[in-house]
Amino acid sequence: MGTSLPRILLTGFDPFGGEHLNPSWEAVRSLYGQRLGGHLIVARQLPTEFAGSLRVLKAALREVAPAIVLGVGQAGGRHQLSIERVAINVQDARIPDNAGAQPLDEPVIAGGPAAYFSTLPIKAMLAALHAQGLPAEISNSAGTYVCNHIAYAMLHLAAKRRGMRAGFIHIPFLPEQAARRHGAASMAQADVERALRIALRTAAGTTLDHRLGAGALD
Ligand code: PCA
Repeated sequence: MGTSLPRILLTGFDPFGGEHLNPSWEAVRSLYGQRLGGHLIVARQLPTEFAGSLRVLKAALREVAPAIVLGVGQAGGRHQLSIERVAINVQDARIPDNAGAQPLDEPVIAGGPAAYFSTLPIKAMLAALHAQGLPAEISNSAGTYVCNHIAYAMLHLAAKRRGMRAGFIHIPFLPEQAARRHGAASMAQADVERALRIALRTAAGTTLDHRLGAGALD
């Protein structure tokens, strides 16, 4: 690990909502220590807690000083890997977090801007994933739970730190989670890992994003 390569900090979450695993951490931890596009990947697990996740994130950023930070989280209802475009300054929790906190309509950062856009090249990442036959989409909402909270916090901290870019990707259930739910979509862990490597290699090698239509009408 003791190399001078620039670092990528990759975060995943612990299980929440009655699940026994979180696909984000399963994928992220398997990439820990790998080299990619001239970078070294460092992985950290964040608790699915509003306050706790931020504490762990801040400590990891201090320790790792990454050039790129990519948050990954489970989005059970989604059918494809979702590259998040935006994070908003609100916490509105439908279920309590793993520490029992359930903020309603509270800001992530009091006095912060209403929203931040991802500073990773989301369209280039999308195009690279599609080129490799992986189902992915641009998402215009990371929700209002712990993932949006941490995506907003990453971008807020990145805005103050020169040379650090940040973004967030939501992933579907693993097949074993979807098997217990009628009609639920899933993505195999090997595909998620491959997708994260492609997305990160593209992010590491692209500073000017592609101009590519991937908007939504609804
Ligand atoms: N998904 C949740 C929080 C942790 C996770 O993996 C979310 O989308 O907010």
